[in-house]
Amino acid sequence: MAEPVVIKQTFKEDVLALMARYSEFGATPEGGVNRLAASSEDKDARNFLCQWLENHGFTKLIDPAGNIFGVLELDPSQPDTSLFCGSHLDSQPHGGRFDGTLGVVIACVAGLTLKDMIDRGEIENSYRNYVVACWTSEEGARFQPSLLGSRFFAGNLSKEDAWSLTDEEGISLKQALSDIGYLGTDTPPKPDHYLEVHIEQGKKLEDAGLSVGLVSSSWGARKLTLSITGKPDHTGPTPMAVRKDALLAASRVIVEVNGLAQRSKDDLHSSVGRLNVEPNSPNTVVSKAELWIEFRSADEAQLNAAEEWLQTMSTEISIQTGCEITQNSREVRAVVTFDRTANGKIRKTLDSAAIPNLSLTTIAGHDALQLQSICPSTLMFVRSKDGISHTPDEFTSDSDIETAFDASIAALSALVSQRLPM
Ligand code: HGY
Ligand code: MN
Ligand code: MN
Repeated sequence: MAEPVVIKQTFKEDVLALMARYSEFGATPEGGVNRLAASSEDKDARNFLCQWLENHGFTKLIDPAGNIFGVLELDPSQPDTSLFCGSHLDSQPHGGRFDGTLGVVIACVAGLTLKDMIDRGEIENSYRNYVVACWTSEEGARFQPSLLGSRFFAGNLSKEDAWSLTDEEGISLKQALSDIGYLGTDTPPKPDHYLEVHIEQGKKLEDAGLSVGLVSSSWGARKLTLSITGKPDHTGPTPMAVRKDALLAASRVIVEVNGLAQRSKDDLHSSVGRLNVEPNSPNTVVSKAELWIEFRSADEAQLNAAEEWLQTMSTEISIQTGCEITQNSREVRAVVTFDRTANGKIRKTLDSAAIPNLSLTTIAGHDALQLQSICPSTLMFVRSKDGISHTPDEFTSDSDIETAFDASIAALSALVSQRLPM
């Protein structure tokens, strides 16, 4: 069994201190964070990150999607290769303080730790650079699609399409990034491997009594918005038979979308997480409803079938209610398998470092899904208390964070010592 790498306790203290500091940006009274992409709260967190990177010898780069990169040169004599590690700082409106932030903080301090270990000759290095990545708008709460910044970086969304995305107020991503000073022009290095450390947002690690796991694959998703047009009228005198009530139609869609998942063998999850109604007055029949629907499954065929089912169901509800139902947008997230070679190598490294771990799948999306489309990527999960996430009750203990840091250093040491075959 290889000697577990000894990490200076000060690095772990840095991680915990930084987690406490980031929880102040957009802090909510219930103990979570409200840090929507490109909001002033996001700007504060970004500014803190950029200042930290520059104070610690990283070269800061900002790309046109507002992604932040911190480049730490490890060895200029090595071929031009980069080991990336990162996550996101944007949150859900009433989100938790660990989702994304933990991965950015660990990526920052792990860079310093890795360099310290290389300089002390504790580990070999075969990379020129170590790069911290902080991706814009992973959550898809303010701007859709989700995984926005990493999607652009991976070449799966053009600059123009990204810039033209608008939020509920009609503000474009380009304008929002410019307003917070993060509409960049830099070109970051190309990644040769990407590691993301993220809270599990599920209960498998807790049920197994473990702190960390490696994700082998991700469920896919279809994220669709429907627009339902009815006819405004007085909710009092208007005869029931002539009403075209868009909210009634939306309600039937919501119940049916849930029913489809309920009838599955728990291998399909569905939801409607946002609903807009107009004019939203208690005594006017709703003339317009817009709803955001999600289907998630590990089976692409099941996702395609769910989309076809929705078309048929929408037509039936349209006939029943007299409302017009059209699909506005469609986000496709493919099922992804993470790099098996890296996962195998890192699992062996964790085992020999006496860090027990579990192989997992993820149903939540992560930037690592986008990075896997351009380089071998590894997603490491950290235990979530009660599996809760996207609420202020999201929690990961200090001791799990310290174990995750040990595991991250073990994984990065394994990756940095021998570049994995592409
Ligand atoms: O899974 C999600 O919808 C988010 O992108 N994490
Ligand atoms: Mn996340
Ligand atoms: Mn999230």
